[in-house]
Amino acid sequence: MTDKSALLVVDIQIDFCPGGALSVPRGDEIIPVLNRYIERFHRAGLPIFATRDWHPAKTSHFKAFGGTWPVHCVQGSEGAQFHPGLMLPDNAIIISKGMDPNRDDYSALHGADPNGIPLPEVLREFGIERIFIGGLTTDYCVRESTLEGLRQGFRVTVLTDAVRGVDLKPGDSVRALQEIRAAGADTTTFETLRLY
Ligand code: VGL
Ligand code: ZN
Repeated sequence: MTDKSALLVVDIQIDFCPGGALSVPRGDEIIPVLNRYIERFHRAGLPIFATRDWHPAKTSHFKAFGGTWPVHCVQGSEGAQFHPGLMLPDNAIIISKGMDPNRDDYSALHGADPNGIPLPEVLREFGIERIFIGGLTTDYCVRESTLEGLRQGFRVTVLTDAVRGVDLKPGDSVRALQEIRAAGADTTTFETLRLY
């Protein structure tokens, strides 16, 4: 049990919080919880990645162009900013995702750092073997990033007290958690957190 760990904080952006363009019910409730995880990882000297949904103005992800969602998290817009309550350390690494105008892509593993280096490469450079994932949304980005992380050979732990879902269909988030467990992900809450 010596796998090196990283924290992945997913999409804590104004548009996903109450009052935002694609607000997730009670999405802001997890921010104080995530701040505790962030502090814990930071003090342990472990890297912290913060993803942002970062869409071009025209993308097939949006209803207006054939997709599912209202316009949200457009690159450079106010709604795409991190929620002001999120306390990221200065050395947190920002990962942008969802930039392809022709693809509905939720996985943070398809995102890239400010130098354009894909997240999986950055993780491997850090020697990361286990990713702890919390944030928004349980049924899309958290789900897909977890499944993709497992496929790429990382171990993944989902922070169940620090995720919230959209639930377009009732029960989507519950099903997403069942699915990621069946795929081999671990789950934890802050009280039972064990860093490897
Ligand atoms: C997401 C809905 C729309 C996500 C992104 O990152 O979970 N969900 N765009
Ligand atoms: Zn999006």
